[in-house]
Amino acid sequence: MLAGIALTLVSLWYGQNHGLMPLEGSEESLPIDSLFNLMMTIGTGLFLLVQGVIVVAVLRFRRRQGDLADGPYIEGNIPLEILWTAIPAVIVMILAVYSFEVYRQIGGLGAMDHAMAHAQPQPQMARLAGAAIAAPLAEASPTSLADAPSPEPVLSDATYQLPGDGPYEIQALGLQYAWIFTYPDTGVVTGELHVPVGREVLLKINAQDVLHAFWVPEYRLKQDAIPGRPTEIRFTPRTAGEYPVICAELCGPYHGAMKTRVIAHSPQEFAAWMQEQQVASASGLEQAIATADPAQRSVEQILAPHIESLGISPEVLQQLHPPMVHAHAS
Ligand SMILES: [Cu+2]
Repeated sequence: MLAGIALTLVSLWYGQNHGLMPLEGSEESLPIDSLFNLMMTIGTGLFLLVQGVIVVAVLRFRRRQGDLADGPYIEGNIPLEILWTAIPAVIVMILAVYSFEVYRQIGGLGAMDHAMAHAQPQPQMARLAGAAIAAPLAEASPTSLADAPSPEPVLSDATYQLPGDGPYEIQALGLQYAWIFTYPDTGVVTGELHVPVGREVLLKINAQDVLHAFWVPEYRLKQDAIPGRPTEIRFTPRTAGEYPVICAELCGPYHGAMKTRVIAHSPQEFAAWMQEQQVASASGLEQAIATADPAQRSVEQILAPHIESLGISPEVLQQLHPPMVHAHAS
């Protein structure tokens, strides 16, 4: 009786204080940890019970000196067998129902319906490459923005605001060996995932080449990235900070290096960050157009924004002119 009470108390305490889980970074991590703690409580109880019975049996029923007799012959014990079948069955049923409820609570079932209904064949890669290449050029020439025939005019002096209702949508593309995140409301592209705290994020996941998996241990969430079959995951960041994003599906020899970060900002910080990115990618887009279409522009036009940062004079540029054209044409 006393042992039973002690065992129960120890299990209950350890179930809440095992310290095995990292920080609870998302709202979804709370119900998931409750489920884990319950499993830990039950597991601790069963471990102590089984180990306790073994220890007691070994000590109490050990062979005494000079005792050559055999133990009593026991054929079976139906009530006992029913009991030790029924108890695990009940435990498994409780865990099954509870974990299904947690899965429903974090939107696991909704995500499945959603992915089916809105399956789209391929992510848009065209703009992504240009913007990614052009981003480093953006700081060199902020003035070239003025005459930009931008397909999506972005007002650099407008204050960024998160879109009104529904989850905030971000696209994630897994490729060997990186993640690329696109924010469809602004067209900004990043290698690290930036999210606002307190706002539900809908991450639409694609893979470009092979299977990958998006995993953030602090968010307790993991989702496969499958080529040709979009998946998604929903979460609400609850604490500002930086957490690792890890590829959780063996995807090639450098799979282990396929890591980045999720950076959870307060909504104000997120807006400020997004605004900075918009300015950078707006001028980056202009650079991408300039470099992507050399037939429409002279070398002088292409290089004009960079002359100063390259430290060369227009005269030197003139001398370079013929080979430069040749280099572009080939
Ligand atoms: Cu991967």
